[in-house]
Amino acid sequence: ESRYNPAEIEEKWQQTWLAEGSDRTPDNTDKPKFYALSMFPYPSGNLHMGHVRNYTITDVIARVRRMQGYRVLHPMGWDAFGLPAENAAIDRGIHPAKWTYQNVAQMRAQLQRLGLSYDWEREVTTCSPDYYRWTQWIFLEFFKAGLAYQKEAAVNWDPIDQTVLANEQVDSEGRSWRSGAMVERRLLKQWFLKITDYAEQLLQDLDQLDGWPERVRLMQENWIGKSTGAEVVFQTETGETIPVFTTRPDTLWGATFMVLSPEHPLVEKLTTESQAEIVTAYRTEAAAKNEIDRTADDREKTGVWTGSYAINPVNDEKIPIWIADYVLMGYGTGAIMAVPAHDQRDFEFAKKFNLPIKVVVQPTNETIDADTMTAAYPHEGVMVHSGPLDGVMTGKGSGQSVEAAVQWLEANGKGKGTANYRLRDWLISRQRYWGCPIPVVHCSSCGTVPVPDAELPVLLPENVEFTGRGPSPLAQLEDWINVPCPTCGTPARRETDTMDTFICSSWYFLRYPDARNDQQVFDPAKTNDWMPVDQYVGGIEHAILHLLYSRFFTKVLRDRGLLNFDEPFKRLLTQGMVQAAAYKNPNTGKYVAPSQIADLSNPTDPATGEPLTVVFEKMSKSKYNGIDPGDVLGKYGADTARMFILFKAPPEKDLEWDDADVEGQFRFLNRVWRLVCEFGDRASVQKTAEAQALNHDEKDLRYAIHYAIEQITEDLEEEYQFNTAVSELMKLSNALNDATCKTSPVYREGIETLLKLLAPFAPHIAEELWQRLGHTDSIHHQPWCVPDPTALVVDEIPLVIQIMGKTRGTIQVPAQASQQELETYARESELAQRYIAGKTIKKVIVVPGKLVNFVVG
Ligand code: ANZ
Ligand code: ZN
Repeated sequence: ESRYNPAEIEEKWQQTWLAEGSDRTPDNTDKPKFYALSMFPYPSGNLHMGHVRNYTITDVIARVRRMQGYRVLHPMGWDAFGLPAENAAIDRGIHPAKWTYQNVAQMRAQLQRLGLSYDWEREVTTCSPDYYRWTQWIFLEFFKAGLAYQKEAAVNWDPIDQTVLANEQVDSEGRSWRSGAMVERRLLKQWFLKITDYAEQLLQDLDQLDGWPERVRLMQENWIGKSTGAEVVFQTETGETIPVFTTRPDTLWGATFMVLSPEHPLVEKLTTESQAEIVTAYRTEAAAKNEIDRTADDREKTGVWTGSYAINPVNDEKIPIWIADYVLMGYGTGAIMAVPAHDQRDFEFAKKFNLPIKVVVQPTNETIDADTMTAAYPHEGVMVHSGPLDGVMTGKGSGQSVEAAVQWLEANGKGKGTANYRLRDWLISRQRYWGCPIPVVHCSSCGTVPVPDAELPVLLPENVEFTGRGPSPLAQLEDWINVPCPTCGTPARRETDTMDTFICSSWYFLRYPDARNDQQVFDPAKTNDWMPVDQYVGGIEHAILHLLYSRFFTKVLRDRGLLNFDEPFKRLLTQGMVQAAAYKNPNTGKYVAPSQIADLSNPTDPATGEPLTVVFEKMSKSKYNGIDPGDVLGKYGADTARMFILFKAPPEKDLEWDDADVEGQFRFLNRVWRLVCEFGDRASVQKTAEAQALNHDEKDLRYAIHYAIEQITEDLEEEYQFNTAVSELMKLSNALNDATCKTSPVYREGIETLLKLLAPFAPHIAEELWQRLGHTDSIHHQPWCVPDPTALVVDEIPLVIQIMGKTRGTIQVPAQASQQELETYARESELAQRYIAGKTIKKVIVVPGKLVNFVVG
């Protein structure tokens, strides 16, 4: 008898499947489609457990759906542009392309070791010209639609290396990763995508995503951050117009001053001569600060008066115009009406600079007074001193004051109801080499000119030096930069910025349906056929940006006539983290590597002798608790690793690594191996079962088989309860092991069912055993099992017979018997006849499904 040896069978089947193309995407369209997608990885060089979990989950789904008769698209690719490759070039002198492709090769091999059923013929690599040619094409679609534009924005500037840094290259103290210099802020002309044009749709269409976790929808909603209110138009004494955005137009009668952002374009005009000096100084100071500092709630308010006044449109009062850094140019209109009685920031500002405070909302249970209040009153109440609004209730529930104020503004031509979004336009330009070149040329007479389609892709030049100093490597390549203008032919210059890598990943799922197309970004017929993705699986860390950008791209390409759907991802599963035990010194907060600990059952710090606490945390190098998937695969094989991961926790929950449970799954697969091998030796077993002729044991086993089918099928519906499905597999295997009818055809049915149900989870062992049973076709091409309802009927149940409340025994009765029938069965039973003989029945109590009690006398 043979032993279960995963090393032998797994590689064999991986090669066979690859050679036979058994995971290739079918192109017939008579079957329903299913698009199963994992978020593609960054090719960092090594697969970690988080990847293994993510891809195993999607693989099981893909395999089950294939067996269930869907045509399945299950592709894989590489999110291959980005900073680490360029850092490797600077640190180690290896070209980013070389580093990236080496990593891709290594990680592809690791993925193949896991038995993941990808259609490798559709692999996409975002740094490859045959892919980024279309990223550039899409960029130009945005450009033509007016959705890509340039404006000045702040970048991180390293004054020593004279280079722009990505946020990830700046540490928490604001220093450069390389030179250690304090990073400065500099304004550069940069590219943006106008995602704000789609803010409302991105918000509204969240309603369509009922297959997404509520938490993720909420995160997107908050990120978009819609506020409703009004735009109110103020005039200055000198006749300038300053619109403000407010969520509380009802408090307009309490506006006692205005505040402009220091960057507001009217500041210069409004500043009087006597204020000029301090205004200029204040603006310089504000420019050096970042947004987070400027808007921190606990910061003391600062600001200066411009010397000018505006007129409050509701009562013609003169109110002073200030500038302050807590007002941001990037939100609303960059100017506010300040209502110190009801807005805390304005209150602090008014207190500090002695500006008037006017109460216009009175709470119903007390009276507040401008002179004595110590904080703004932002809650509900009744409007006062507010002309037409007097007496109107304000507040979230029944309040009507905001609507009334908007009506008044619109009727009097002083403003209008409007909404504002926190969402900003997407800054996509990077002053780096390893990214997709932005395909435009700057001409002094024609302006910004798109590179003509026939000249795409704009290739990344390869002969580049990586020093980490000076302008981006591309900006140093004069030969590459200088080109004739595509429109007028005069000398012009290429754009040297590359795109944010989030762009490359905002459309890759649209490419898989037609990944090798070299004439088009994709054939819309193919992409529309496969999209939307039926099940997307990935990490919660992408809950906001990647998903929002992908949704945005989908809508823009739809509006360009390429797509016929609104949302790219029908269902989303965000898998939990993979955690493992880490040893932490509670006093120092430091982690200790297990290899440094003498006794793991009683861990102490080798440096201090203090006891260590065991905590489960996300696997990471810094906590010394990472487990290399390669080690687990080497020791137990891919099937065990997959089974453990699926069994240990529901997919969206965190998973705690546990060697004993890994071992447990390995033992389970060994049991399956023995069970099937032993059965295979009994060649005489017939193939078909005659249901009517089954004996009691056979009926029991058939019940167990079909119960498992029913439960596992249900677990694999939309909720994906893989952990309970694996438990059911284990129960079925036990039932088979304990069965006494091992030569019955029912037993064969059980063994084959077990293998088919196991196939999506542990694809190699299932295939091997399937074929050892004499089948010549792949188990992965078998139809999924369907539960037989007749097998699930428990046909007889025990009925307790009582006489005067005393149990005298049980009889077997048909499970579906009615109350009347139960009484008849009981009366006629030998048991009852014996005890009732000679007496009269006064009363019969029937408890359906349980007992019949005779009262006799
Ligand atoms: C007057 C007022 C009275 C306000 C009141 C609030 C309470 P959200 O909800 O975040 O949208 N604001 C508007 N533009 C701003 C900017 N560029 N920088 C800083 N603050 C700005 O907040 C909208 C409120 O934030 C607006 O409503 C405005 O203050 C302020 F009792 O206007 B409010
Ligand atoms: Zn030109």
